[in-house]
Amino acid sequence: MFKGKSCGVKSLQDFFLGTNPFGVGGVTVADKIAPKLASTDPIQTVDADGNGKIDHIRIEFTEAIDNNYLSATTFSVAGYTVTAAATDTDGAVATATAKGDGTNSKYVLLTVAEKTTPDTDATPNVQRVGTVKDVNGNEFTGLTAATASVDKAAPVLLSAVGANGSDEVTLTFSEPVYGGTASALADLATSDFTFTAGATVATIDSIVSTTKQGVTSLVIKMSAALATEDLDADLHY
Ligand SMILES: [Ca+2]
Ligand SMILES: [Ca+2]
Ligand SMILES: [Ca+2]
Ligand SMILES: [Ca+2]
Repeated sequence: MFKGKSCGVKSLQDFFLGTNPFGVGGVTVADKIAPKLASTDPIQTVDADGNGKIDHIRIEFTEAIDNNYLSATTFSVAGYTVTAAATDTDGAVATATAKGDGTNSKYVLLTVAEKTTPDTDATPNVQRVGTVKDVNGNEFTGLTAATASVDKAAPVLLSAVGANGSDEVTLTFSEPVYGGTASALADLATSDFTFTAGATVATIDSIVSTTKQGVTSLVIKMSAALATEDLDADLHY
């Protein structure tokens, strides 16, 4: 029935590369499967510019979503103002106010206005309030209930403050920080920090704070008193 010439078979390679060997009117398989949320941590917080404040929510689906349906009112994020929603090729952007690139993708980026205070430990609820479809027009019916996002925003060192003539420096973070590993939280140690040696201060000597884990503020003791040169040149963060 299928002769080489009439059904257009060119080579075995063409077949495997996706050339339709049956030509116009041949077999096509329609996508009738609705998109779903990805199975692992599908809703994640993002601090794209690393300033300690959430600026995006990344939602991952099982397949590419049609960007044409997305707007700032497609999803709500509890406690935040959504300024844009768009698909994005790799689900990552570099600045706080960037939008997704709009290329149909399994990643949808919600751009949210940063809060005035650090919030890299927040897990705001996300809910769908508009229509979402895959690239073949199948509607996503999930996320009708408010669902907590997962914290994927890393802690940020907001400031390192010391006084000229003192050997102590107060570090302030955007959320409670720990030493150890994600599965075994432990006290912070001097080895968790690095310091660029200045004129008088060589190393971090010890941690002064009594509580050394789960803290947003930590006092460290340097091996010598700080001088103006250290404060100006080395306590950058
Ligand atoms: Ca589909
Ligand atoms: Ca940010
Ligand atoms: Ca991107
Ligand atoms: Ca965090």
